[in-house]
Amino acid sequence: MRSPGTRTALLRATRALALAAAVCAGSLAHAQVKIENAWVRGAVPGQLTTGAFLDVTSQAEAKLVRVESPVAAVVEIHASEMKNGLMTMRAVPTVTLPAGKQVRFAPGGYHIMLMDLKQPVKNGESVPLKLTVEAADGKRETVDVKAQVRGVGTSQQTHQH
Ligand SMILES: [Cu+2]
Repeated sequence: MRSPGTRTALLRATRALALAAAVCAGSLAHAQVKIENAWVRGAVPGQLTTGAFLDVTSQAEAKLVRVESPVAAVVEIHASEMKNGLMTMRAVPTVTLPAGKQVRFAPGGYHIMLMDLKQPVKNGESVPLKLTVEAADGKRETVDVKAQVRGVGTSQQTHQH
């Protein structure tokens, strides 16, 4: 048997959920971030890291603050740069997305590093990625994208952080 108190709490929770749903629908309708050409480099069994690449265009000034994927335990945003003739990469906390300008995440530049892979990433499959973008006013929005897997097994890239 439920006490009247429990019922009130339940009712309150239901209302909160409805409100949350409404807020989510609202932010979806105002989604201002476009993702194109998302792909992930295939990883052979036993390979622990691979890269994800895509093009991001935000209508308003924003920054990419977080990327998640169910295939990797750790996901980092990396920047590649040439140092003394060597390609090195380092993790960066955020990437600025200037208003209306396409920012490319591509081999040799910014990329998304999928680390501690939980499963092989096979050609022809797609990998879900969830990007969190923070607007100038601090509001966060998530964008889900499916990245196509291709280009298996090209040289085991050395990782120098
Ligand atoms: Cu990297």
